[in-house]
Amino acid sequence: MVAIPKTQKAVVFEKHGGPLVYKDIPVPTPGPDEILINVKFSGVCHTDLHAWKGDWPLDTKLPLVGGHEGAGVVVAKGNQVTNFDLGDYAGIKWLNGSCLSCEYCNNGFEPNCASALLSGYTVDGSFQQYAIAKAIHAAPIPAGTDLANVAPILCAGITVYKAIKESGVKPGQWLAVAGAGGGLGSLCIQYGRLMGLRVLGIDTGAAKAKLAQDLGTEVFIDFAKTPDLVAEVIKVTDGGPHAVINVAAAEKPFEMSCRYVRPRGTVVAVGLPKNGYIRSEIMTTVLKSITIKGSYVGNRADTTEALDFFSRGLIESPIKIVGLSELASVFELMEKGEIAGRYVLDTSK
Ligand code: 8ID
Ligand code: ZN
Repeated sequence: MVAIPKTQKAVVFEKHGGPLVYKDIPVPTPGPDEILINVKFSGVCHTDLHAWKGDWPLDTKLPLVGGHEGAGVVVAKGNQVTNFDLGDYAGIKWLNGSCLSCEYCNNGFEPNCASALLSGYTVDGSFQQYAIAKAIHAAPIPAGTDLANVAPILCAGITVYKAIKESGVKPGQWLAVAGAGGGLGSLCIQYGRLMGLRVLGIDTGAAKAKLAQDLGTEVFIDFAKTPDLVAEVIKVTDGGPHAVINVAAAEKPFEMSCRYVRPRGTVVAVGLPKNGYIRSEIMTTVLKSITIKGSYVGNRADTTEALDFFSRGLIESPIKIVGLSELASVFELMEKGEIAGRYVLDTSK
C-alpha cells in the first residue's frame, strides 16, 4: 500500500483564458463506483486548449483542472469497484463516465450519452497528480506499459482509430488526414497504415512534414505551399481519397475535404474549431454522392482495441515530455501551431 497524501500539485484555472495556476490542492476521495489514479503522465490535447479558452457552446466546470489523457496507477477504489485492483495501471479518458442505461449507452454509443461526464471539462481531469475516474469507463492499461508513451492513446489514439472505422474505408484505399502533423493526426497516420490504407497527410511546416513522413504517409502535402490544394489532392490520389479524417483545429480544411473527397467517399469531422461549420456545395455533394459525418472519441471497446495496437508495439508515440508546471507554455506553442506530435506532462515536475 502506498500512502496517499492529503494535498497534491495541479494546474487550475478559475476563468476562461485566465491564469493557469500550478498549485497545491486537496487529493480527492473516490466514490463507491470510482477509482483514484495517481496520474504519472498526461498528454495535452487541443481540446484542453479549447476548454481553457472557452471556445465551445458547452459549459465547463469552474474552477477547472483540465486534462484527459492521464496514465497512472490505481491507489484507491470505492467498495463497488470490481474491475480494478490497487496497483493496476489505468487511464483517464475524455469520457469519464456515462449512465450505461440510455438508448445510446445500451447500443455502445456511450460518447453520445446525455449524462456523460467529461474529464478535464465537466469534472476535474488529469492535470493533477491524483484524479478520479468512474471505474467502468477508466481505461485498463496492461502492467509494464510505458505510461508516458501510452498517454496520447487515451484520447488521440482512441479518437482517430474510431474515426477511421466510422469512415468505412477499406484496405488498399486512400485515407487523407487533414492536420496530419498534430497530436491526433500523427496517430491517425499510423492506425491508417496498420489498417492497410494508403495515407496522404496534409499539414504545414518542415517539422510536421518530417514527422508525418517518418510515421508512414505515402504522400505529404504542405497546404500553405500548395496554391490549388483540392486539385493536388485529387491528382496524387488518382481521383480523390476514399475517406478524409479532418483533425485540424480550423474550419477551412473541412470545406476543402468535401471538394477533394472521391465520389462515394466519406468526410469525417473530428476537429472542433470554434464556431465551425462544414460547407459543401449541394450539387457536388449529390452528384459525387459523398457522406459527411461526425465522430466523437470512442466507446469502451474502441478503447481496448486502440490500446491493443499500442501494447503490441505497433504505434510510435510522437511525444515530448515536460513538467506539469509548464502547461501554459505548451498551450502557447499549440496556439501558434508549433507542436509536431504531442506534448506529455510529467506530473512529478
Ligand atoms: O472526439 C473528437 N471528435 C475529438 C477528440 C480529440 C480532439 C476532437 N478533438 C479535436 C480537438 O479539440 C481539436 O479541435 O481535434 C482537434 C485536433 O486536436 P489535436 O490533434 O490535439 O490538435 P493539434 O495537435 O494542435 O493538431 C492540429 C493540426 O491541425 C493542423 C495544425 O497545423 C496542427 O498540426 N492544421 C490547421 I490548425 N489548419 C490546417 C489546414 N488548413 C491544418 N492541417 C491541414 N490543413
Ligand atoms: Zn482529447
